[in-house]
Amino acid sequence: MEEFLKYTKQKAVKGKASAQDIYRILVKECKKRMEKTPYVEGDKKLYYISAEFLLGKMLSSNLINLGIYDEAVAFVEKMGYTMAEIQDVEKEPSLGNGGLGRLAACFLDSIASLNLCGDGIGLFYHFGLFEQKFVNHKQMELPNVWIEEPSWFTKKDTDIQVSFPHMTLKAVQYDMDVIGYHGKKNTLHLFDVESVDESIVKDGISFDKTAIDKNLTLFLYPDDSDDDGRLLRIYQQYFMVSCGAQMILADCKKKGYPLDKLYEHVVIQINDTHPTMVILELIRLLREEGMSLKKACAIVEKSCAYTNHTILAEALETWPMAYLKTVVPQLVEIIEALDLAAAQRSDLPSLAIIGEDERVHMAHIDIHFGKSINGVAKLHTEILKESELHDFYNLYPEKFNNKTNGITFRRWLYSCNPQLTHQIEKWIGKDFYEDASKLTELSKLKNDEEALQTLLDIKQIKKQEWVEHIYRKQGIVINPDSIFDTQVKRLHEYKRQQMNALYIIYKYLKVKAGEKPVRPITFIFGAKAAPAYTIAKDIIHVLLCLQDIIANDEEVSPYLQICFIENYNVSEAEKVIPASDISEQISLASKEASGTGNMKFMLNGALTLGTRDGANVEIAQLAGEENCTMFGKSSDEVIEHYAKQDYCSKDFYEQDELIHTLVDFLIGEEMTSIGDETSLSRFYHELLNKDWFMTLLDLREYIDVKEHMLEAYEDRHAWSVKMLENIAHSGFFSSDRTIEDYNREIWKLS
Ligand code: DL6
Repeated sequence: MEEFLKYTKQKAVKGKASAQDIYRILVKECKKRMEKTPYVEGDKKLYYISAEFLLGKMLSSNLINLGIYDEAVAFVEKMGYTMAEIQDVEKEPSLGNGGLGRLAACFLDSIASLNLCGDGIGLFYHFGLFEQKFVNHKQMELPNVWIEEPSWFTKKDTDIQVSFPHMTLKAVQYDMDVIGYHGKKNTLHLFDVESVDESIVKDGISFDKTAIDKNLTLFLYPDDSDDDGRLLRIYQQYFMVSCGAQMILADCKKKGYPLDKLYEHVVIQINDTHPTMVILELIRLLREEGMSLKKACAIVEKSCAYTNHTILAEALETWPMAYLKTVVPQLVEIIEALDLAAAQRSDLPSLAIIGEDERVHMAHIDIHFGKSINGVAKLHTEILKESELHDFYNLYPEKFNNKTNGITFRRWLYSCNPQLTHQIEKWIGKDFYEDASKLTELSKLKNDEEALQTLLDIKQIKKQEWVEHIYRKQGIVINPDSIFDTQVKRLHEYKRQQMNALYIIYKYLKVKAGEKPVRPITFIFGAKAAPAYTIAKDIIHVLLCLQDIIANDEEVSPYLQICFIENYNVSEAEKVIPASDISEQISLASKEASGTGNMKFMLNGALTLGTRDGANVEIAQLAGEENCTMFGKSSDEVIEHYAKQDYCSKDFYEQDELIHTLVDFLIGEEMTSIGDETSLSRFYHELLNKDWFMTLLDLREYIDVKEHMLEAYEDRHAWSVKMLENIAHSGFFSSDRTIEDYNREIWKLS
């Protein structure tokens, strides 16, 4: 490799190169090759439009896809470094929040790797979501500064402008090459506003929410707890979709495609409801081209498809008509026309676009005026069809379909766990790199003692690596021989980190009473809470207080430890997932649309401790119920509780002495002596008087099964067989499979 060699020679003369030097040379080499890589071509193109693309660091992924990873590792090692040290130099782009954004990034990788012509469209947020710091056992938010040189993004010339009532914003376009695995390339297009002004951010992440020209692309999901914040979100959404729609139509015109045959050349996948206005904007632009409203609607309906990622009512966006009149008056006439057209298809008020409360239901626009709606796991799609969107399903049964999520194995196995990857290659050959279903061949090793021991040894290596990493990062000393029990995901009550906290209290009290676990346990958390989500921040507070109480208790700390990873992100996930033994997937059944962390853990040989929710159901089916630990009330039971409104957390508290004790601990002496009483007691009362996500409903069973699972860990042989079976059956969760499904059934790209 020419650049490497040139560099090795130079540096041999000048002395040791810094990690930054090596990083730069690797980026340069990648970019040179990426430039030469041809674009995927096709008569029809996909545009995946999303408010989030949670990319993660790009160096390893690009090296792998360009086919020069091993060569690069050799070069790096020759220069006296490990690849992890070089990868550490790169700042992780902060362009996403959680599963939805990470899914979009996995999809870009798979789309290019399958040689499908498909680009991403989104926004270029200067400070991303936010950077999380822990101060006094609380989450603090800071701007996440990630833009740096060298960058994977290139500024492109564009004359796109977006008009609002009192201003026109000039767009700036940043493009990133998306390289397919040993293949061609597509592009991720992220739009910025020319007039953006980073200097308006003060005191953490505060800024003037009304200065739209300056703030539009500063943050992902800015605080929407007031009117100005909500208006800003609409400005962001419209800016994104207008840039996207203008770019799509310009591409078509350049290629000479007739706009009345748009759907033959273009398919737009709308990732959740944030980009829904692309439907309205395309209709508006087509009308400007002289098309009738009716025809424009028909063409757009055949070109757009929508993915639903949640059934949480509060996450299904509805915007007051008054806001839309303020921000996008040019779309209002179209919204009203679509509302009328929708009413002609069905007069059910539940299907209206403009609700009786004068709010516009964004998902309803997608379903009426898109050709497809998909859920992201079998159970999720069934819930959409049978309950949440049942009336829509009756009206458009042919539009509904399931696309169970997936993850790119190139990042979540080859890059983050090279030890396991190489071992798998030794066991079953190279075919699994191109076809993940080949992993099933691993099952043949289930009676091979040596292979099983190797699996345990690799897990131990990954644990040791993580222990060293977290010591360097947070100064926390972790026992690598403890059981790593990990819950890493966004902080939300439905995900029930609070149930895990109650279990830890249970364990703490047991140890205090003299019942010590056979082996120490490390409870690992990683989670950001939305800045305005008070209860989620209270839950973080509870966990951080518990972390300290345990660490400072000489009786308990040899047996239990909590490690809350600060600023959990993709890079942290890549380190902690391969090191984990237990994968906590304990959402209230029916609430987690799919989950994708669950798949990453499975692929890396962690065993699932989960409810029958989202993709956990499919994980248990594929890995075998005996190789997972499933518990809790079923989604049907939960849905019935909501329907009958008969769940009362106080009953559990009053009728179960153990639950009573655990909940009371939250406001007891140990906690209040180091924690914030207001926050602790707010959370305590929330659990007792509301507990909307039914923590106490499943708590008893959770404690029981977790105890069993920890005991089962001691049979290292049996545990290693379960690890093997999980890895062997994870092939279905490759995002290559998911993308093949999307393409076969929705996109139909050649
Ligand atoms: O589909 C990707 C991902 C799912 O795996 C998660 O289960 C789901 O929660 C997430 N959805 C969102 C959207 N809003 N909410 N809540 O992030 O999508």
